[in-house]
Parts: sequence; structure tokens; C-alpha cells
Amino acid sequence: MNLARLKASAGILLSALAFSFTLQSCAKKDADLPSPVAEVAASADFSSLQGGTSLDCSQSACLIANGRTKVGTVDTELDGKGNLLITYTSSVRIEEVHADVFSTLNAFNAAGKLFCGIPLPNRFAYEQSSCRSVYTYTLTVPASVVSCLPTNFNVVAYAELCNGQKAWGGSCTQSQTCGPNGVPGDFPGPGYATYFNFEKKQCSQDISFTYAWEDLINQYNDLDYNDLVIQSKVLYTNNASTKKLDLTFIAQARGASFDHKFKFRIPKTGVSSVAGAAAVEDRDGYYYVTVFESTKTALPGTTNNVTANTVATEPYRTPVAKSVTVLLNSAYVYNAAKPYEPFITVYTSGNVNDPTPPLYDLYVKGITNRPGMDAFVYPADGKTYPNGIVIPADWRWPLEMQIISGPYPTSLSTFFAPNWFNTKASNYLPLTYSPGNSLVQ
Ligand SMILES: [Ca+2]
Ligand SMILES: [Ca+2]
Repeated sequence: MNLARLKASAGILLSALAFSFTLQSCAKKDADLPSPVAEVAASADFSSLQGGTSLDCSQSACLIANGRTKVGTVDTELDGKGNLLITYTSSVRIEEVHADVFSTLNAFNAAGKLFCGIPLPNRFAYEQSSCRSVYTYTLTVPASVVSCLPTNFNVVAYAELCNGQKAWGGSCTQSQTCGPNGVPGDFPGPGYATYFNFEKKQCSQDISFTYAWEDLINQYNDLDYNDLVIQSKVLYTNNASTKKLDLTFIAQARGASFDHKFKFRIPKTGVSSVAGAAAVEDRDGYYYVTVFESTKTALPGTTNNVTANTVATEPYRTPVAKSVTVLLNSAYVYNAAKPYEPFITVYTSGNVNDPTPPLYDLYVKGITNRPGMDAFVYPADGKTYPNGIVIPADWRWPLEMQIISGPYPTSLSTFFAPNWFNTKASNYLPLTYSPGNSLVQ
């Protein structure tokens, strides 16, 4: 698994190097840029992006028999109490299951779970060893154990099947590339035993929204939806003495040579004042609130100040948080799905201190309907896609130049239909960014 991840990352690096000169938002001459704000025919329905959506925290691996045959899945998820549920689902009846969790192979070996590099299922901490003859079974790792593990840890899941085969949870590509004897496993010893990664952050409950943008207006974007990634936490207080919104915005990633201001707007009705913002503008019945004056300054890029937390081989940039408090009065009506309207002002000069046009605002389609300011036509298929998208939870964004339909296969085919982010490719982990899959910590 580690080797596979390394290879995948190396491939991404080579791809990034080979195509770095084509980075979609590299500085362009004015003549290359579109006339601002041409009306876009909104043929797709993005309204379902908001409300009624939820994040499925399950992370899935394949159950592979004898190193070559996919017989089912191993799904892992945290329940509401912090327990890790490991659910085997097999097309062949399951007789026994044994599973364990570990931070590193060295720790797993030191715990006596390996013999000459080969895992020993009868020493795993969690098991159902009496004959079950079931097609699905769930083992539970208690929250007290999960809480002591790092954000990214490993799960080893073993099953004995009624046909005598032995199966392991692992990468779903494992069963597609192997010969008659299966492929080597992930452990240092011989055999085809595998393990897989679990990331706690994927299920973080304290992120209310993730917003991600493509930052070219009404022209070709590369659909990696990481040109700017902002997450927010929303706390609404409404009691006898206080009515307010405490908003925390976290600049998580940017993969763009353009600079941006990150802002939101909120109707003036019901708002008494806004505190903590970089700037507040009173216009057209709204307060336009600037949170990050320059996303490049907030989250500097690594190479030519272009990429921050979008390339796995570059150093991790610690995300930057800013908090804004909106004091409310009795006229305010709270909408949990849309407490405000986020948007970015894009500086195509690459510097917010250089307002050379074109400058333009890009909203999140589905939160705000502003034709010409929220969607673009993708030349390859002639379809309309949103510039900004919203996920109502924590979310892993694609790596630089990784089209979003790679890790999230239904995202484009269904025009970001409800819950598209819950359908993940089996290899979505190496196609998306997190500190845990970055080679450089
Ligand atoms: Ca892009
Ligand atoms: Ca990008």
C-alpha cells in the first residue's frame, strides 16, 4: 500500500512537472482572458447543492480473496460516539473475521502482530472466530482506542470464507493487476495480505461547509476545483440576550496563479453590525464582507506562489483561520443551508494590489444565482459547470490538475447532483489532498 501510494504520488509529480506550464490559472495576457461577465445559459440544475445533504463518512476498501479475486468490500466509518465500525460485505459466505488497527508497521510489529513480516490474524485485537456463515459482519474498535490513533491510521481486515479462501481488505486495484498467484501484499513478508488507510478528518463534524472554486470566468477551466478551497464553521446563537453568527473561515488550499479576495455577502435585513472583518461594504441591500484580503498572502504557494496544499510532494502549509461575528436583531431569519453567500474577487494580475482588469466576482452556484458570475461552459463537452461548489461538511479536494471526476466519479456526469461527494472512486485517496498523503510533512 505504501509503495502503491509512493508510486501514485510520483506519478502525480511527473504529471505536474510535465504540465506545469499549462497550469490553468497561470498568468495570462489580457488578450487571452474573456470579456468579463458574459451571460451563461444555465442548463444544469445546481439548486440541489444546498440543503438536505449529508456527508457519508464511510471509507471503502475491497475484500480480495487469495490476492486476486474481489469478493466484496470492507467499509470503515466512525459512528457518532467515535467507535470505528469495520463492516465486511462478501458475495461468498464469511466464516471468520479478524481485524486490527495500527499507526505504523513498526508499531504493529512491536506489538507482536507480525511474524517475519507476515500478519498473524489470530493475534489481531478484534475478531469473530466462531463459524458465522454470513454475508456481512461488523467489528467495532472502541472509541478509547481510536482516540489514541493519529489522524491517519491503518486498518488490517482479514476474513476466512466458506470456500476455504482467505481474504484481506485492501486497495481495489489489487485484484485487477495480478497474475494467477495474486500480487504481493502490503506487508514486508511474503504473501498477499493487505491493509488500508483510514482518515479521521474525513468525518470531522466541526466543519460546516467546504467551498471550492475554479477561478477562470466563462472559459476553459481544468476542473480540479482547488483554485481556492475555503472551509467554514458556523455557530448560530439565538437566546434571550444574544442573537449572532460566529463565522470562522479557514483558508485550506489554493492552486492558482491568480490572487483572490475571499468575501461573503449577507442581506442587511436583521443585521446590526459586523465585527472582525478586513472590510465591510454597504451596497445594494447587502453587507459585502471581506474576510481574506489576499489568499496568496494568507496561504503562500510553494513554487512561484502558485500551489499551496494542492500538490502532494510540496510542503504542507498550515491553514489560516479568520473569524467574523455578525450581530443580529429580531428581523433576522436563519437559513442553516445558506447562512451567507460566499464569493471571491479574482485578480488576474496575480496580486490584489494590482487591480489591472479583468477583475471579477465568482459565486457558488446553488447558493447564489448570478448568471455570468457563477458558472462556465467547458469546451470539451459543451456543458455548463459551476465556478464555485459547496460541500456541507469537511471534504478532500482534488490534487492539482486532477479533474474532479477522478476521485468523485459522479460529480460531472450528474452535474454535482445531491450527495455527489459521497460517491468516491476506489483510488480517491491518492487523487485528493490531505496532509496525511503528502510525502512532505
Ligand atoms: Ca482549476
Ligand atoms: Ca488548480
